Amino acid sequence: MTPQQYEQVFDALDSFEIELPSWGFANTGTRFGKFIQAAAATTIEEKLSDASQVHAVTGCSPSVAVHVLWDFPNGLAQAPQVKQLARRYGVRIGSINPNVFQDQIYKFGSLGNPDAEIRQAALEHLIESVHISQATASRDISLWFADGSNYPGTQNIRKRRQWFLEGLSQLHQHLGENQRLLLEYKPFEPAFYHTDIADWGMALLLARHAGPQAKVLVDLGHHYPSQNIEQVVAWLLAEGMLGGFHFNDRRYADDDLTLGSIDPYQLFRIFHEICTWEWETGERADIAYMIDQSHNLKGKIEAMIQSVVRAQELYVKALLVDHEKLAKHQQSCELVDAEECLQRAFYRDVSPILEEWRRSRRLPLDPLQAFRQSGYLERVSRERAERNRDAVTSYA
Ligand code: AFD
Ligand code: MN
Ligand code: MN
Repeated sequence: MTPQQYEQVFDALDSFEIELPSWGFANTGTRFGKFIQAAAATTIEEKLSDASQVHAVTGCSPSVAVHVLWDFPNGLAQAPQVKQLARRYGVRIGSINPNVFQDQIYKFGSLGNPDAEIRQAALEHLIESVHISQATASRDISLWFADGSNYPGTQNIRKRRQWFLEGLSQLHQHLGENQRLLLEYKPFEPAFYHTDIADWGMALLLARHAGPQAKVLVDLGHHYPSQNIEQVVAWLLAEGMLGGFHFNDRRYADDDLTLGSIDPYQLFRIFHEICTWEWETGERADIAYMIDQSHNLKGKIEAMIQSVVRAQELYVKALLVDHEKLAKHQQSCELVDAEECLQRAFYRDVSPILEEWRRSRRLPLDPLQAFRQSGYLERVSRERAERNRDAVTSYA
């Protein structure tokens, strides 16, 4: 690599930030139960403290996404204190995630509920979430709706679409100048027959209708197993509608496994679409990256460090694709040469480049080892064991 290439990669790494989800540090589980961890965070302060450990060793995770009901049980009143707490731990509050999927009133949906009063209650929660985002100086409000139905014929799909159009455009009017609504889609779960915002096309149409500050959020776990996600990314980039990503990996469904643990080549191809778009346009893509994983069995902080480091590696590999050369092979339909050009970058060992970047930014060369040697995990395991033991008894 030439010194100029090093500089380009280092500049790109300097602006490559991956937000951490507060909920990724807490005890989570499946519908079959939870395996409680002694070190799991049980308060927003502990979540912010754990997130600051990941940022300290990786240098690229300065913001933490929060969940309104789980992290602000008392709502807006708590926002200044949470913002202050984040600052104390050297991180900042990132995207605000409303919760219109847990309360009993949402059994048949939130903005898509046939009962106008429930739709209004959901809208009020979403508007409060926008107010919280303004109190925490957050740019993004990340919207995921569990709305849908479980059996054919039980709901009117077109009426529910209309209620989402109305609710989202009303919500959009409450945004501050530089804020964004990031609209996430998901084909199924928890709804098992239809989900109201099931794919990128529905999210795109709803976001377009809501207003100019609404974009689409792509969660890697929210696609059918055979779906070509990088093709979705290419279209959304071309439409100027790609607002953000939730990173995870899965063998079957949603955010079960850590980023890159099953299919690293897929995320490399996604980063390649973004890097190609940046090369062709000469602009930096304005995309909010976030880890959205449920760390059931792995240690929460270690799993998060693993995921962030893997994302950095795959991003650097995508930065190393020779776009000029690839474009020529594509134009002439030289299939093997084009594929070799792409795969050579994917199979390149980029750890020396990352180590050089870390050394020059005074970061630990091996983030996971640095965390393990810090003694943080042993300390918080002792401090939090009691509270997590209660969680076991209260859960039993
Ligand atoms: C669940 C949903 C969705 C959402 C996340 C945080 O499937 O991905 O972004 O919870 O609310 O994973
Ligand atoms: Mn998600
Ligand atoms: Mn998900």
